[in-house]
Amino acid sequence: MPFNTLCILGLGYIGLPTASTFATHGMRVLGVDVNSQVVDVLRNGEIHIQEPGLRALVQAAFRSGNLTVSEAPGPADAFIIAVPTPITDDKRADMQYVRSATESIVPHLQRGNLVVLESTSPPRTTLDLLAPILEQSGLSAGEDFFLAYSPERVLPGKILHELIENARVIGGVNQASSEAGRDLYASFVRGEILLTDSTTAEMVKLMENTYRDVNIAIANEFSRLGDTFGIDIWRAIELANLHPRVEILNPGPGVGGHCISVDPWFLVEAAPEVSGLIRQARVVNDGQPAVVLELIRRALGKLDGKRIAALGLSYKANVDDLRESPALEVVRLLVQAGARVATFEPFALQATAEGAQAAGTLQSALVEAEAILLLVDHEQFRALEPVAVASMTQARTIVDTRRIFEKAAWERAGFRLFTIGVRQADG
Ligand code: SAJ
Repeated sequence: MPFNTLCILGLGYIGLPTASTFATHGMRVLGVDVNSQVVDVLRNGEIHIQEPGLRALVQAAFRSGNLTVSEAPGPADAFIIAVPTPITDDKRADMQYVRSATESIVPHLQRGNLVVLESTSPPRTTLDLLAPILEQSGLSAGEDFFLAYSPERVLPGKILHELIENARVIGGVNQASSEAGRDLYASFVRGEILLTDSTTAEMVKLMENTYRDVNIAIANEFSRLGDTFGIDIWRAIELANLHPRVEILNPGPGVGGHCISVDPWFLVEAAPEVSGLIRQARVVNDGQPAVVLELIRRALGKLDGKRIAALGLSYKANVDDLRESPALEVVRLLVQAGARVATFEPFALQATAEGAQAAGTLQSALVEAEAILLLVDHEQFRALEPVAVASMTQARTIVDTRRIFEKAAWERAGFRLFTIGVRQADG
């Protein structure tokens, strides 16, 4: 089935790369975002998010003449919805953006069109939320127009590569819808395209991220046990992972980002009576910032009035995304405990937590610090030389929540190094 024109709703971390990739593969694409600032930034040849290679791809898409952006959708052969699905404070899926994006398609929907939802959503969203809204057009889902769910599965930092190379699951409300979805994505996806039904596709997405969350939760719980028994949990994990059927992930300050720390709650909300393990994994991972605070207390003693340089605020290495970041939570806890925190986030220089100061450079973060707290394993921080750091600051205590620093090298330069999951004499 040929699709020549495409309308993508939502120009964020998924929508913008997807729109640009379709455009550079010959599709005429209308990219839509209800945020007029986003549309303005893009029209001016800039981008509003950082992702390796994205700027060049977006520019190429505009140059090809195939990409235009707007605040409102228009008619197209196919529609893709890639808007956020946040959680509310009481951990329920907030579907307002999906709902309003779907509603905005209705006036443009025509016989033979395809609508694909990519936003991570609770099971049955395509059938129970999208289909009834779209059928307000008078057309019938699966018969007059095609409707499918296809999860985005790309890893921030590697989005452009994974968008093309990852396997793609497409779940239609019927077989014809799945096949229409395959015809659309086949224009650029090189990974295998696998067809299923819409609810299975929704579950697949939630299961992937939940599996990772539970795996990280067990790593975090192991690190607490390692601390209890006075061992280096990183070494223990390394040894356990030599077993051919064991693959434990890394402990850390917690799990952030808009995906893994959010998606498992969709399952808990939908079926609380059968998702106790999933809920507990969330509780363990959300508890990690408090574990980090305890480690800092152990390293520094009293926190009130202590000047701390916090390195990194994003939710993980080499990205600018601060959503649900455990690093931010650690800084908040420190500020609450009375510490004076200077934060340095190289990917978002202005960013900081309430009550903390944003330092524009590493030097200015370190200059007055009494202790250094490593929260994100950015490449730039991995490359830090202990002797060079010692010359920038009087601080001689480092707390490493990502285990990127080599103990011996930092000790040679005069530092005391405290690492999460490694028991050490109290400071
Ligand atoms: N983290 C750890 N220990 C680890 C690995 C990660 O503490 O061993 C932390 C990270 O620091 C970060 C969080 O977990 O705070 C999540 O980071 P991530 O790199 O594991 O995942 P995301 O959220 O960037 O991307 C995930 C990916 N899902 C899986 O790998 C199953 C990606 O493929 C999805 O497309 C993305 O969620 C999404 O959009 O849903």
